[in-house]
Amino acid sequence: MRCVLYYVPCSKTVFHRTELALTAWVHKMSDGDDAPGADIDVATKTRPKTQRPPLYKVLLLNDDYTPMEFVVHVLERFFGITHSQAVEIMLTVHKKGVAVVGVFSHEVAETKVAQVMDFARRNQHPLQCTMEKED
Ligand code: TYC
Repeated sequence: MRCVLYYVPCSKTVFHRTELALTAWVHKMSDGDDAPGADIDVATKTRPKTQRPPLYKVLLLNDDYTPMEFVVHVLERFFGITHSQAVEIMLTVHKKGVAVVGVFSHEVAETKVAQVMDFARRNQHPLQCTMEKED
């Protein structure tokens, strides 16, 4: 009896990243000692673990120079929220210094931050937008 151990890479079911797990396959091969036709394949199964992708908060920061109407426009334009929601968020930032505008995947959050920063810079306003990993 010959016994061959194969390590076969298999991927965990993840949304944000593919991790390598190992599944051991034991392939018992008949070498003549066993009964004819006794070749057996045995696979140990790995249970795929589903992980949630991390989420990121997009934060808007207050400053003394960016006009309120510009901030409201930014919120409507890049975050697809209503005018009254935009006014509410802008006023929260104005009073408290910072507010969460939305929670997104890493890629979407990065895109929103870049869009806001680029639009503010092109309009010569010092508006700051950043992202932070959710706990
Ligand atoms: N504080 C600014 C002003 O008085 C308004 C403002 C609100 C600026 C929110 C930035 O993220 C901001 N003009």
